[in-house]
Amino acid sequence: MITLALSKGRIFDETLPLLAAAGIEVLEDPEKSRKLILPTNQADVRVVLVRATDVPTYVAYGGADVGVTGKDTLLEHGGGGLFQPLDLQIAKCRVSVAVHNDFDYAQAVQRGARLRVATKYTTIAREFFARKGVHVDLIKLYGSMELAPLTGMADAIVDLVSTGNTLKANNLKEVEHIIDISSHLVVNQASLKLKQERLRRIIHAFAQGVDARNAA
Ligand code: PRT
Ligand code: MG
Repeated sequence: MITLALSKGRIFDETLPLLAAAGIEVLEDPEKSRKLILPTNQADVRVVLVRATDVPTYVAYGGADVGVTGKDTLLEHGGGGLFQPLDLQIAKCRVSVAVHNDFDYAQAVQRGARLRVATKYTTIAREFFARKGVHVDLIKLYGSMELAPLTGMADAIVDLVSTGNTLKANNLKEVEHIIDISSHLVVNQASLKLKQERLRRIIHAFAQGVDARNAA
């Protein structure tokens, strides 16, 4: 049995065409079903639905053999115990620093102010500001980072940006582009040895699916 960990929403939706390229069809709609384990048309492949941030953990500990996860989540997780064979180039976005429209970020950095930064991405943020030589107090959040500067709790946020519409709707502006993000295939290292044949075929089919889509 091959167990594939996916999160509901954009990662599930954007992985479906790549699964199809591998001849794998998920037999239930996760938005309608309450099941956490979904069967596929391949008797030896099943999908487990986990929280996006839990995908690397499930795969690293062998709860799943393979998973799809954002590079943002991987960077925060650290990637220990995971083989990362393929960038699927789906669920693309970027990690950015954003501040309130009225906040003069360049000046704050220039005069060496200590910035209060709210984020779910404390590892990415800590490394970015350390490299830049900016002193920060990090405030760990689990959601709605955008609210932190609006309430005066933080000077800046480090968050994912895709279209930029969320920032704009909340009177925030992007002031630093930290890193481009896409989702990657991750594989449990023990599974890769024990189920080598089947996993290699799946990885290969995903790679072909990515190439075919890029060529289209
Ligand atoms: O929702 P939950 O707390 O369970 O987990 P999650 O938010 O980590 O999961 P999910 O499914 O929302 O995101 C999974 C992955 O999708 C992330 O880890 C990213 O790798 C990727 N991804 C791609 C995004 C976005 N684009 C994105 N735009 N994840 C989140 N967003 C959010 C962003 O946080 C911000 O609130 O969308 C908003 C900005 O979008 P724009 O288009 O308005 O700029
Ligand atoms: Mg979300």
